Amino acid sequence: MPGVSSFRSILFRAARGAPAGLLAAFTALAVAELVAGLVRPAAGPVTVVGGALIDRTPAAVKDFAIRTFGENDKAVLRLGILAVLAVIAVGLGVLALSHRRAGAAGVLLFGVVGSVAALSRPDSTGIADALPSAAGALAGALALYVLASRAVPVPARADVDGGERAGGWSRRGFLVAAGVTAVAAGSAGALARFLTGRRGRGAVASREGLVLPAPASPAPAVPAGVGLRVPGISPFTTRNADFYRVDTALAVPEVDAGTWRLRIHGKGVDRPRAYTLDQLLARPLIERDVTLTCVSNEVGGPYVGTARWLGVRLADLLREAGVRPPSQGGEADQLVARSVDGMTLGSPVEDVMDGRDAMLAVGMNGEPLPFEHGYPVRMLVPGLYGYVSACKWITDIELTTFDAYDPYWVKRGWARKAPIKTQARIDTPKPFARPAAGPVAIAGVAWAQHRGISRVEVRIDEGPWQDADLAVQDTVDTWRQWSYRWQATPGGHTVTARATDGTGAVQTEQRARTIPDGASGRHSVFVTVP
Ligand SMILES: Nc1nc2c(c(=O)[nH]1)N[C@H]1C(S)=C(S)[C@@H](COP(=O)(O)O)O[C@H]1N2
Ligand SMILES: [Mo]
Repeated sequence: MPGVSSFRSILFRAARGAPAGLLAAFTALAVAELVAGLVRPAAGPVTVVGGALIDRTPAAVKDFAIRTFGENDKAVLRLGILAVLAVIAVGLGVLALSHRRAGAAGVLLFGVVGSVAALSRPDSTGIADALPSAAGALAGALALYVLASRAVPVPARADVDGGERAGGWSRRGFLVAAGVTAVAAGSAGALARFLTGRRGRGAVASREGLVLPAPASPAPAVPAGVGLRVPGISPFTTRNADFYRVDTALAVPEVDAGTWRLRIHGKGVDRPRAYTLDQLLARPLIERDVTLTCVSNEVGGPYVGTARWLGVRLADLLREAGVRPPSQGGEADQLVARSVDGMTLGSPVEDVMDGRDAMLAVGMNGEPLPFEHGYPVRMLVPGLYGYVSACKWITDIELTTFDAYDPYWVKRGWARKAPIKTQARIDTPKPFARPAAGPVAIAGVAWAQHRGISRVEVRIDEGPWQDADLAVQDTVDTWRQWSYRWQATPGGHTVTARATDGTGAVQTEQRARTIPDGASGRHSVFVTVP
């Protein structure tokens, strides 16, 4: 019965091919991570392929990913890559049963993809970065070749008594080979974890051992009354654990502060220099409350937060290096900050040196910067969106011009210059809330960094704009809480808020998308009063 036997043979192929392919893929990844643990953890295949995908993702898709998956976007990407690999691995496994060499060659092809991706990463440190993917692919190809050769049918043969013994599959041979492969790959994976963990521990120890000096210029005491007592309103200071995180780093860089350096060089730098962390910490430090905002924040969105930052005044370092702002005849109008993972961000030199508290921050809310927020040092320029100012894991500052160089996001269609737009956000009530009729507290935060907030107004449906109560302003660089007591009446209502900045400019009602220079329009929420 050829029909039955070919059906069974298909089942057999899947039953052998799938585990063979998956085991080979597992072996490849484990060996690659092991070699990456020895060479450079950031050169691991999933990290470099993921990074290359992030860099090539169109802005619209990236926006969608951030909107849909929020801060889990990177975990989703990792899982997606692994899922795609698994499907391909099963395919290669089945192929290898009949074409061993072709299957193995397929695995090698992925090694090429990984190696090319590794070498194309902006933080690539040279040809050694190709090793993890190459070694992993070799191991994976070998594993697939061996497993496939153990999974072929034993031909039918004549028995001594003259009968015929049916052909079959040597289950044992395959299981033994599979078991050996699984144990070997599992051990490689465990060793890889150990090695990467040990590297990370150096960075963790350097952070735990860091004692932040007291600021020479402490933040002015936060005035009483910056915080309103309204349930559901964003606290004035955002806890580090709650602070939003936006970056392209698939693996958070864990920098050992002992080996960290910051270079300052470029156009108009008469005295190029490199600083160690200790040299920066020995300087007079400033401490400031600053609200940071992401250009990808939708109207009403979560990518904004306020922290108390401790750091070195950036303009002082630049002046010591001989840099002058363009308004004083300086040649460089763009400061390009580069991170250890190759990210580049460009800020106007004029803004950095105009007297605002632009800084190289080492502390966040009383502790060394968390790894996710840029340990050991990040840049901050009050008033500018993060992507043009807030370089985390910074290691290099180059003075150049806007004509001469486009940093990472500008190459991808975002604006060269991006001051933060004035926004009021309604924190409470939440969209589609069902507050009881009677007094309802409408409250939130408003920001227009470096201009300050002078007024917030609230409107119910198409009614008149009504002044909200403003909390005390800390500084022009921080957000300001506001609240409005509404006498809610039964029915569906749209609540809208708008802010006025310190120059008297009212927040525009013109809706704009986040790309290229930040969302605009007014935040509103719809509620139903039963
Ligand atoms: N090295 C590096 N720095 C970076 C980024 C990045 O992707 N890589 N993202 C920037 C963006 S877009 C923003 S909004 C801020 C966010 O800082 P946070 O994650 O500490 O909130 O960091 C900026 N600095
Ligand atoms: Mo951002």
